[in-house]
Amino acid sequence: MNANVVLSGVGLWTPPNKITNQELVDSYNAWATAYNQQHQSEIDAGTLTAKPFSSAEFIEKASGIKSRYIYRKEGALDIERMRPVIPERGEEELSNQAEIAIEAARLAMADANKTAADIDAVIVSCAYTQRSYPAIAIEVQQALEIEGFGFDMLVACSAATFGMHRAWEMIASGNARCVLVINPELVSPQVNYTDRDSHFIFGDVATATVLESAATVNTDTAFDILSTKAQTVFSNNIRSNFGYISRANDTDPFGPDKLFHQAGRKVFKEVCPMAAEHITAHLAQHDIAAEQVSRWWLHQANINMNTLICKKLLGRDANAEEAPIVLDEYANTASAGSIIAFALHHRDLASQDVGVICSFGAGYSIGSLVIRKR
Ligand code: CO8
Repeated sequence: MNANVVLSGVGLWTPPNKITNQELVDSYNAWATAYNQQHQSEIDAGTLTAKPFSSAEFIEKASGIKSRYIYRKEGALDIERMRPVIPERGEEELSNQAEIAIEAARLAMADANKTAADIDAVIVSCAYTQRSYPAIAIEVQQALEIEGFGFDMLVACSAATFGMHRAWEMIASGNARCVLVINPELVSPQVNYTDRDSHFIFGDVATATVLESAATVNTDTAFDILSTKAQTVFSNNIRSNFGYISRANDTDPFGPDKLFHQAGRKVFKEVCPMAAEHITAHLAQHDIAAEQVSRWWLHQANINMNTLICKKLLGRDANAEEAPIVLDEYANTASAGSIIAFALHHRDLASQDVGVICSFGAGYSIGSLVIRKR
């Protein structure tokens, strides 16, 4: 089905604070040293395992990550705290997530040459929302003076592509002319900075995209969306158990299982083939071979995953221009990774060039869009 839906704008808001691997490792190792000293007798008695040390070399080699951005740096590296300080805001103040969502949304609207009056719906789609209701999307809608409606969606790492999938359907069905999809990935409060296996993985960011009917496009940098494709298969291998029932569970509402945790190796092994098969099937719907794709804007969780998926798709290594990597600078930003890659690496494409945006992660969930430069 060619529904004439267009991706006409993108916005990327980057937090002002950066944390390098070395800073993160120095903090974690100081925390682990203090922990081990404090629990020396239990460790000697064999009733407790000593905390192992982290290394910047391991992190870069295993993941491709060199640094990450963080919304509020204070507290995150403090070994007495190991979580950022984000003071609670009053109910009359803008929420933190709406604040960063608005930054990205304004950039995307400017990129698409759209004003509030042009937009019919706002979707805030990300890995976490900071409250259950009222929806962050409705707060953003009011702040930007957009009429129509807004709602929040949670699909972990595939929230951005699934949000765009929803927007595509709304426009294709005629229920909306133009939809703003925003991904305020404020993930640092859920990172366990005392867990060596995952303390380095995530960074904060906000991205936004504008999708609209081809009839209203007002920019020469837009892409036709040939179609969107979504897939989910349940897995416990990436999980966070924090939720509204935590208070009634009579367990520690801030315990390690309430934060992000994963079986990284299993995720790697299971998700790479799923993602490659998903993309191959999606391209086949349009009789497009992988060699005909000019750009792969893939999810940014681990550079080795992207290398493997590209090799499965192309039968060879993709070069940095074909499959840009942003996780060296941004780390894993949950659903925003493929949109950051798109935001930073699409302007050089020529008319009729085809590209694929694809996310993969918790759920498991995989979302893709096949797009073609107008
Ligand atoms: N420093 C030094 N050594 C380390 C460290 C460290 N920091 N961490 C682990 N090691 C050690 C391990 O203990 C292990 O030692 P040993 O061999 O003695 O047991 C050795 O290094 C190798 O460890 P791994 O096998 O775990 O290493 P890998 O090569 O598999 O790399 C990765 C680990 C990087 C985590 C890798 O498995 C990976 O990236 N997998 C893919 C996972 C993935 O993509 N997950 C996506 C999650 S994101 C998502 O879905 C969105 C969720 C919502 C956002 C949440 C925000 C908070």
